[in-house]
Amino acid sequence: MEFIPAPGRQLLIGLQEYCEGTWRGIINQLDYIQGMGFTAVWISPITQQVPDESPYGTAYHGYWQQDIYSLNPSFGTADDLVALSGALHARSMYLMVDVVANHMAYYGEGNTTKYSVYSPFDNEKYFHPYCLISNYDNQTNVEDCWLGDTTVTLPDLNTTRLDVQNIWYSWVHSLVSNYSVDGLRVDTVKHVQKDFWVGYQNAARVYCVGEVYYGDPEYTCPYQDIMDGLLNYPMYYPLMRAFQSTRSNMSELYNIINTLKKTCKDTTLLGNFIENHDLPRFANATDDMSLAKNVLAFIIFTDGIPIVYAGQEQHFNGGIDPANREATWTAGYNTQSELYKFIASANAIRRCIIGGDYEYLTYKNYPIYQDNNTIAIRKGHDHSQAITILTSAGQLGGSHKIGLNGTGYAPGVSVTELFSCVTLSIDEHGNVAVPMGQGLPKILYPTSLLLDSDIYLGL
Ligand code: ABC
Ligand code: CA
Repeated sequence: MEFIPAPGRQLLIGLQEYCEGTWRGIINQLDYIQGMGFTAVWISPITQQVPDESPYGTAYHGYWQQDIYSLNPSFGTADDLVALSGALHARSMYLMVDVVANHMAYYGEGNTTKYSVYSPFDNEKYFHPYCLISNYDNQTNVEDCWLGDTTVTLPDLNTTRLDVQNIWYSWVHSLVSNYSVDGLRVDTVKHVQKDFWVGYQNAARVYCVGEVYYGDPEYTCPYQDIMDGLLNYPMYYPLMRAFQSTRSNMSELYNIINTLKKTCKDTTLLGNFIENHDLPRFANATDDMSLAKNVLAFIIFTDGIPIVYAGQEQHFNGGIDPANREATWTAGYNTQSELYKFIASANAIRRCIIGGDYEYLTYKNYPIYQDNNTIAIRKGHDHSQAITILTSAGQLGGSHKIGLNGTGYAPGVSVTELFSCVTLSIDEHGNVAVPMGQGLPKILYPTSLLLDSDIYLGL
């Protein structure tokens, strides 16, 4: 979000505080976001929060709601939110709003909660009895006990009550229609019983991507039976392990791609990410620029919806919450940074590939090659498939060629590596030798399909 410091003002704003980001501020930075090729913006929860300071600072992140019928005045007014939605739509972009149905928030021990301050849940009867979540292996404990701790507790709504369900269903319906919302990022999905979400999503009537914060696909994937998409936590951990250092190997990543296709209902509707506001930045694990590019290429070119957390394009490197929540303005909205330019190129390439095959997005990708630190993945139908080749060699990685077969390209076909614009031929056996160097990712695509494209090439 945008922040314009007053002249002479010192930039000594603490972590865990509002830093003057607003919905109007986002409108002013839509060129910056759209300049990278993004088509949607996911904003923090919009409801009014518990006021004042807790020992963990203010509710600047938006997850500590108190009054669900009022907007967070720190972010703006209803008119401002309507204006943001309108500004996005005028650019053919989408607005995604983060929503929380599991809990409210209270500064203090759960058993001293003052329920009367909540709107509309102003009575203890709307909540589960107080107990902090103590056992993540016990689903009843995960659903019925409270998140948070004894400093800030998150009073857990009894989402099995019909009145609570009806309030939330009509709330989400109004949110979507009042602000022309295009999609929802749904918080704490695993902390609410599954059947609640069926009615919630029906009432919302827009694409919902749920947060089920858990790495095991056997646990997480079944939530896709009750929600359109999920944040791809099962992919997150293998993806980190594949690219967080130059010593990692690719077999875990290779296997999880296949496992997820079998276990999740539709991998093409999952939300892929390597950073978010709950996780350390990728660059906190490694400052290697080539590894950062490879992990971005994975997110952008494999099954699913690519999600890039604000500041990732500036290679921010904060650690755990709150250090990972650097304000974007601290990097001056630099459109010349290496990752900003890389993301812009990668998204332009993705758009071009989508334009060449209207079923590219729903085609389920599969890995076709791995060696110690390289993986190649095919996505797209015969004649218009793209082959993504990723490596964890790192920026000091040497030059060499890898021999690929199984690309599906016919002998004699000419393919272009889209980041470097180098053209290669498929030999008579269907093999292609791909030049690798400096640990950079590669993407192959039939040269003939590029003739009419306005793709922006070169980095
Ligand atoms: C506050 C302070 C922090 C302080 C903390 C104790 O309290 O700000 O500085 O350290 C919001 C705020 C946070 C705030 C919390 C609590 O509220 O953003 O800053 O922290 O007050 C969502 C949102 C998140 C939000 C909330 C609450 C929920 O994205 O931003 O937090 O509305 C759990 C929940 C998940 C939640 C996450 C923060 O906590 O399930 O919904 N995110 C295990 C558990 C997960 C758990 C995770 C982190 O730990 O299984 O359920 O997430 O605690 C893998 C496993 C995973 C495992 C990880 C660690 O390892 O596969 O299952 O996750 O191998
Ligand atoms: Ca709950």
